[in-house]
Amino acid sequence: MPETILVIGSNGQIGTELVAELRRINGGSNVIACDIKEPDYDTLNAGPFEFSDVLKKENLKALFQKYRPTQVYLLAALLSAVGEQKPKMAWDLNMNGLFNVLDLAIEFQVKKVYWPSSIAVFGPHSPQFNTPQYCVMDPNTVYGFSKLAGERWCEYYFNKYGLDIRSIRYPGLIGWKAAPGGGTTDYAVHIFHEALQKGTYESFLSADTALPMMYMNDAIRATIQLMDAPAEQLTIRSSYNLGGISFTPDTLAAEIRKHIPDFKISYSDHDLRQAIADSWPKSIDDSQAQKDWGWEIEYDLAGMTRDMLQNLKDIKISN
Ligand code: AKB
Repeated sequence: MPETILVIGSNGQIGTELVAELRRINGGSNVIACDIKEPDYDTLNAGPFEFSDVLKKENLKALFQKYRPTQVYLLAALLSAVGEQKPKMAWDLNMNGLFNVLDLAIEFQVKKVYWPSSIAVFGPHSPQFNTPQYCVMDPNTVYGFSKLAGERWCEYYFNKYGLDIRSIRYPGLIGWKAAPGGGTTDYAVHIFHEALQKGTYESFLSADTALPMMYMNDAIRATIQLMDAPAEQLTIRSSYNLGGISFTPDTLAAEIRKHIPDFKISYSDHDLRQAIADSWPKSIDDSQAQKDWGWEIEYDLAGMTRDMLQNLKDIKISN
């Protein structure tokens, strides 16, 4: 029996790539993309698309009734930087969107649910290097504590109602197919576009701000690998740490310079995102993901930089 997969929040940075990959694996008509905005041409034409707002439960319920999904991915969320500008809205979307999906998943007996968490669940008193799965967690952004509360609810729904929900704490994600949506790690995507277009980039994070990052190909592979893992192998039902590659704006600029020797980076002062970045881990211990579902990273800094620049050049030529 093929899976019927509903992806809520399908038009964002992760959704755009995840929907394409799920459709490649499961067939276009078995993956229903849904968002509050119209998707790009490829997503719209490769399978079903529905307009839906995760906060409008009746509307969302109609989609569950229509498609009877066996798997649901909930990606709709407000990220760290935008969340600080709209704190109440971030809390509302990130929490009530999750409740709507968890409750409908139980009502419609969905087999598996995926919900992303983030390294933003850690805070200034968490260990900064090789941050473990379990430690002090005192996030100080609305995004961070909405994700931490969400993790607790996911584990609660698993323990109390037997809902098979799976989750990853993503590091900053870097991809060329879709723009990032208002996070603190977005510089690591913008830098590639501006390096190619202008040869210069002004980073809103300081030269030595190390953060855990991951190439989108690895993030999509990790997500599907976790969803495919046998349930009995999973020991974490809140959210798995995922490490990726840790680097600073300065190191990334040096790597880009290997391909664009004249590339110049400068740094802006007093950006509010700096304080958010300073409260997050610099590197992550993901040994539990390695142990439970065989996680292994593929793209290092050099591989990711090469692939990003090549793909962005290719789309520029084809446009
Ligand atoms: C953000 O910067 O807010 C996100 C994240 C790390 O979850 N990319």
